[in-house]
Amino acid sequence: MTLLSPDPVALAEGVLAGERRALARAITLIESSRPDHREAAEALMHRLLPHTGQSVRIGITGVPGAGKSTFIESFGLHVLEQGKRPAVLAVDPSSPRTGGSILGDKTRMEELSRDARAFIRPSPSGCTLGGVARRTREAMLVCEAAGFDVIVVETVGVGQSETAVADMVDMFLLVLVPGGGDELQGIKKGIVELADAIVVNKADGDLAAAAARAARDYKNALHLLAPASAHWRVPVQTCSALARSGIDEVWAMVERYRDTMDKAGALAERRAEQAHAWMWSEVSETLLQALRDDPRVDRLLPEMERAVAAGRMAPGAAARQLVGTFRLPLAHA
Ligand SMILES: Nc1nc2c(ncn2[C@@H]2O[C@H](COP(=O)(O)OP(=O)(O)OP(=O)(O)O)[C@@H](O)[C@H]2O)c(=O)[nH]1
Ligand SMILES: [Mg+2]
Repeated sequence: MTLLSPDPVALAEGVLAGERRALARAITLIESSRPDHREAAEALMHRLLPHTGQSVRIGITGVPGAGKSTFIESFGLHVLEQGKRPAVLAVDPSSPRTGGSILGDKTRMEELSRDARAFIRPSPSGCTLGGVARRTREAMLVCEAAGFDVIVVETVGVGQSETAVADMVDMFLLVLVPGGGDELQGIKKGIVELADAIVVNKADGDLAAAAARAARDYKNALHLLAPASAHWRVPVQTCSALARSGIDEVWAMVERYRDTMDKAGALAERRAEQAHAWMWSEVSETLLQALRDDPRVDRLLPEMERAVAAGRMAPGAAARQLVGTFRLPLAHA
């Protein structure tokens, strides 16, 4: 992607005016790892930041095939009916390997992606989870500045991306499906604990009764977990993303959550904690990148990696030597 002399001032104006082209270009700029682009992206974010924060940020996770993308399509269309504008982002650190999910998502969200009032952006690929998370956070803020009221972040692919998404949203929604027998279907307990609400999808046709039963089971199972927030009991709601039923209830649940948490001051608190954690993750990413870019580290690295792989050297000792090499001249500066 070539971006010739990105002008953050003009770009910020375009984004704030709600121009789609500017929005897309701003996100492309954010996704670039070229140092001059990075600098321009920071200038852009600085200009946009005062215009962010007014949206409700929702993260969506669930087992593969639970119907997350179909749900986001139905949910997004419902949001549009409420006179609000949805933006959909995806966190998919696995996309460079699997490749197919982005294409799948575009077809699952066909109606939404055709609507000019909505915005759908696939996950940036080819970087670490930390990199993907940072870009998604910034993309979220750019969307807010562009006037979107509801930001939905889908976790695509399984792995650590759930925690990364939970750490950037106001509300984390877990999408489950009826059947499977087990109470929480192999979803790691840690992920259930991150959920602010559970949606049992596919409550239609033959699955309707099973979905209601599953919802009851999940409610009971939740009683055994410590609540994540003192202000909120995690609700369980059935819906059918395909038949588009129960979606209005899910939206009502989102609004209730936002109101409750806002009044309790818990929303502002959560965002402040997230910003703090984000700063530290930026520190880690920046340091790691600087370390990787250091020519002395670069020279030493192959030997260290060989020694560690062959068991000739302890990983901890190798790490300390690499960091030590990197740190030396700083001490003299
Ligand atoms: N019966 C029924 N099928 C559904 C519903 N929602 C989704 N599906 C189907 O379930 C399958 C998976 O849907 P997706 O929306 O791609 O699920 P996903 O969770 O995004 O999947 P990944 O992104 O691959 O993890 C598709 O065949 C959908 O048509 C629903 O409410 N009812
Ligand atoms: Mg999907």
